[in-house]
Amino acid sequence: MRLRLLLTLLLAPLAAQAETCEATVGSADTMSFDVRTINVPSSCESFTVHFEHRGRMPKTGMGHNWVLTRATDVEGVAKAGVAAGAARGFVPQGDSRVIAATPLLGGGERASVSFKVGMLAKDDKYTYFCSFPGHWSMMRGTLKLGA
Ligand SMILES: [Cu+2]
Repeated sequence: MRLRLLLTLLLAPLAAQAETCEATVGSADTMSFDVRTINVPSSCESFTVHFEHRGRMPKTGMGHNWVLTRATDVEGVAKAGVAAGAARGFVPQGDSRVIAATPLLGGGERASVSFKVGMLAKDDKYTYFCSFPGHWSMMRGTLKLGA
């Protein structure tokens, strides 16, 4: 009994912190994310995004991924992603503009990606998008470093 109380006291702050250092983003068989804005607390050392493709279409026809870059790098990375091709999940390999990227998913699949919060600057703007050809201009959201 006493042990359980002690464990609860010890684990509660950890659980609360883990909750705020992650976000779940979903998509389906359309070109949109269900979450348009993600706030990353600056108190987090790393931040994890759980990305889910809740649709049914295969990744060859309606594949989605979650790619994070500076807002100004979206178009360049999206074009480099198309050039990288399907085999690389439409993400340019070894490109320093890519802060984080999940694999390309088909319907029913999920993936998580983590990145160091120290890579984000408070006065910069960040955009997450899907780099599947034709999706990046519509399928995107904003990520901000919070207080
Ligand atoms: Cu997509």
